[in-house]
Amino acid sequence: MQSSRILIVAAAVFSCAPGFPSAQSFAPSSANEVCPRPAIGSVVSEPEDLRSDDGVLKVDLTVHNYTTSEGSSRYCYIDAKGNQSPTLRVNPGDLVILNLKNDLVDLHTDGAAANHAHMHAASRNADQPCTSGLMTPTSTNLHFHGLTIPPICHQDEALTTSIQPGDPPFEYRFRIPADEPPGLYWYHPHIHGFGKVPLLGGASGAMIVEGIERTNKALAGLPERVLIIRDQDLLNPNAPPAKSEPVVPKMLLDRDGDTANTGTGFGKPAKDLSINFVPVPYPDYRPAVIQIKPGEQQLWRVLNASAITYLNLAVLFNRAPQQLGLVAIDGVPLNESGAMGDFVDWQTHLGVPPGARVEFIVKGPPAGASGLLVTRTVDTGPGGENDPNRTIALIAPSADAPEPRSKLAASPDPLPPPSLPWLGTIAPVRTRRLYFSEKLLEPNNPNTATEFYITVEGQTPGPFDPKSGVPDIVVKQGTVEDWIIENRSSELHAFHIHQLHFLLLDYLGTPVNEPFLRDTVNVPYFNGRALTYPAVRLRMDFRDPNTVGTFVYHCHLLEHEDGGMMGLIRVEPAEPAQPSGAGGAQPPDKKRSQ
Ligand SMILES: [Cu+2]
Repeated sequence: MQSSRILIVAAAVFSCAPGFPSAQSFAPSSANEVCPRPAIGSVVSEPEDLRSDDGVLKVDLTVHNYTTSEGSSRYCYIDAKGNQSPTLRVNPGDLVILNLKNDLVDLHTDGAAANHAHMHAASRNADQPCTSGLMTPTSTNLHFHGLTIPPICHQDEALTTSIQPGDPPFEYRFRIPADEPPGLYWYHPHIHGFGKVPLLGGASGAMIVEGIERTNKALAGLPERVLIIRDQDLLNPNAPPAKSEPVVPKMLLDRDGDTANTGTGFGKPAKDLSINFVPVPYPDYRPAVIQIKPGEQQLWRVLNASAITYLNLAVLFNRAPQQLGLVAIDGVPLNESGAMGDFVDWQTHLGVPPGARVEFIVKGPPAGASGLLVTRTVDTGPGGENDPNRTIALIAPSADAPEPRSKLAASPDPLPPPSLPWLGTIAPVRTRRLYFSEKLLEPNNPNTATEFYITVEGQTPGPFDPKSGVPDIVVKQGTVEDWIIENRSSELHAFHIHQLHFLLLDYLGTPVNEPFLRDTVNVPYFNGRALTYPAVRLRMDFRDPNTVGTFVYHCHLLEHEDGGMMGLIRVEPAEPAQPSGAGGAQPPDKKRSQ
């Protein structure tokens, strides 16, 4: 199928030089660590599942942080029983009551965030976590990535909601929409200017809207496994690449201070990866271990919770790429349009931008074979980070491998079709053009900081200003719009919008008209020579009343988001004369397009 080809974002080179286990040592976490992490080479265990009971999921989470003995910033969510980053499992229609306690301390991290002067004392009001808008390294909140729930305080409001250390637990209370597509979602903090450090430190967890087996007969009865791939600062930043790798050009730094793309598929990565917190560090990439029964089919639900790292996943048996049966992207089943039946999209590799999810059927290797979960290199452009080929996990077949904790229902009732007509059949009320761009603070001095912009065509590029409150885009609930997102910079970006999913209509000028929806999509880099900028065309769905309110769209590479690559949208109620809950007059948008 044509649409699936676009998942391939990378140069298709994977030469097998995974760099197998070395004698590298790693200090295991001490027993009294708040956020203990498994040692390198560990068996991949599953996050704890918290399931709703009688239509309600009650969760107490505390966010902690500290500096590890290796000097990196570590973050975690701990629930009332001490579980780290539990998976929140809910059914459509369930009520979620999540109390979040902030136990953060200032780790004195610098970086892009230091450029942001968001700490304005006038707005400091710890009694008003809904409106303080305070953005400091110890402020926190939660964004429920992918859910179509309202952008209002105590639900999914990430602009002004800010919880400080010492505040009483802050209550999130929202209902999972009855028509939320079943699949993999996630939670993470969303304080503007301070997004990257917590995510690199591990502040993220999965959320599952149950019932994916009701959308596709191929899933009935399959064991399911949640795999969260995160990135983190390099454990061995000064080590030379493994001897098994080809020699690459001298490593350069990009504008964010990360290892720049070598264009070879090799060399030092910008960040290390972990899988369910098992680190897989450069330079040896000693893999984590996934145990599975020989030949067993499972549903793997993979979240790329990286701050900046793109994934291009493949499974190899005896070094040969295997077929992966893609059934959902970004929490939305592939047959969401109702036109695809029990469609499974068989692929040999799956591109996953930061923030995105893929859910696919995978088969355990035959007894005696060895399997590998790898990420192939991603071409992030001359201005992008280095995301080289690397091993993530060894897939070890064994007859006595433990079964995953959860199994999909064997004979589920089919899910009723979506209540709204398919997005692809709705005429857009307008087309807008937005573009990603980057600018050096001093254009002639490559050593100065970079500002990152996402701009509506016709407006003046500038970094996101959280204090302005003036939306860049105003739309009406009940409508759909087409947005063309261009990339005028020399690196890959990942467009994401809160509160809704969109339909990918065109990718680089080629119609794809996917039969499913996404909430995050790659926009490839501009090579400086093409006559037009690379672009995607998206159909944006503002029909759901839950989209009413003010929220953001941004690049999901958190360095770019922290650096200003974010915009503000206000969705107005369909009918006029509905005073906003926030009170007061609403500012006009900067400039109405078309
Ligand atoms: Cu970006």
